[in-house]
Amino acid sequence: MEKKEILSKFQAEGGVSSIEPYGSGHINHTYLAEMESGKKYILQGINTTIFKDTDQLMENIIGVTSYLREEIIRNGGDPKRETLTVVMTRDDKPYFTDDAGEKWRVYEFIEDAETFDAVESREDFYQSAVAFGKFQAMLANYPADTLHETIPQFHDTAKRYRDFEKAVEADVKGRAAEVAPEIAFVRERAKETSMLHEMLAKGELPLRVTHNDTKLNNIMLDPKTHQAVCVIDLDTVMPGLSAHDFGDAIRFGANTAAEDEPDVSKVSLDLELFEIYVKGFLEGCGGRLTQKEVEVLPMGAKMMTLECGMRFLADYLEGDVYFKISREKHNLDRCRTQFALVADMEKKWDQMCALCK
Ligand code: ADP
Ligand code: GN1
Ligand code: MG
Repeated sequence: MEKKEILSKFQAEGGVSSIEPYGSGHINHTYLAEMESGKKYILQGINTTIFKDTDQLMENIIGVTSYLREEIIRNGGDPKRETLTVVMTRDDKPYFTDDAGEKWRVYEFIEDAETFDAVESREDFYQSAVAFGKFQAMLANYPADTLHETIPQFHDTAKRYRDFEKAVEADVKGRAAEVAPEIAFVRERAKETSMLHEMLAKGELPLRVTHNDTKLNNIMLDPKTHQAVCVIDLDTVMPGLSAHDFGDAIRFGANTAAEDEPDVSKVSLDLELFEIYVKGFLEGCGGRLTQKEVEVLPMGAKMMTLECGMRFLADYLEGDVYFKISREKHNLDRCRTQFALVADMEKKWDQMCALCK
């Protein structure tokens, strides 16, 4: 079905002038729709291989954005800019199923704000940290039991490790021999993968409503004022650990190289950015984090980086079926940057811990 026809099923105003692929997300199929009036929308093909229950996915997003809208209004903010607005279909549904069975949703386009694939200014990174911290703080009283687990055990790193071992064992593409050093790298750290969840199980860490995908291009920043405008990509908002939200942002933003940099000698942890993010995140959380939660922030960073590397490697072994790739061995490059970053974190471990004290 033509994208224009799909968009016409939604309560979008006016005639369409163009619809083009947009953004650099790895999961959904995102398009920018420009209308003849100049108004813009985001049209997204939902990745239903990954998000299996679209009703539950959209129920979460509507629930969270409605709640945030109220909070933003109470704080004197602009809910049209500061949270996502789902545009309903003409028959008031949150998504549309086309004749091929693909599911589509539409968001209002957030104007005068940009997403970044790399940190361009320290101030921007600080503001992104404040905003992700605030996001968690604003959802502190959200009824967590009403949230569906859109991807079960999303950041259960020990489960990710077991899945990784299954991918190695199956070796469906015959690629395991080529990545023996990477497999060994994971195995040497297997024990650590269960640490944070064990602390959660013992009640040493609280379960919170978290974003779970806090990379820099999931937040929109105002390029003029350098203020964070809106946290986006709400597909994985679920109960989780604060250290994971912190950690995933460090994994992506405090790396001196891009996530898919083929030259791993460029990879390292920028300790200054790490420190900036600690400050911003704690400020955004508004003093809500417990002492233990602050203590485990470095572990959150290391585990999110190791986990993401394992996921990229497992996907490489499985034939690149999960993350979008744009070149051969793209997932292997991504995996190698993650492991190089883990190794650098291990070297800088004492400094990371000291900065969180
Ligand atoms: P994915 O799950 O594939 O990462 P995202 O929801 O993050 O998809 O969207 C991909 C990109 O599209 C974002 O990084 C951002 O640049 C852009 N984008 C998404 N939603 C909006 C919006 N409401 N307004 C403006 N840009 C958006
Ligand atoms: C995916 O959707 P996107 O591109 O923002 C992935 C994250 C990974 C990230 C790695 C639902 O995020 O978990 O950390 O790629 N999202 C999902 O860049 O799996
Ligand atoms: Mg995204």
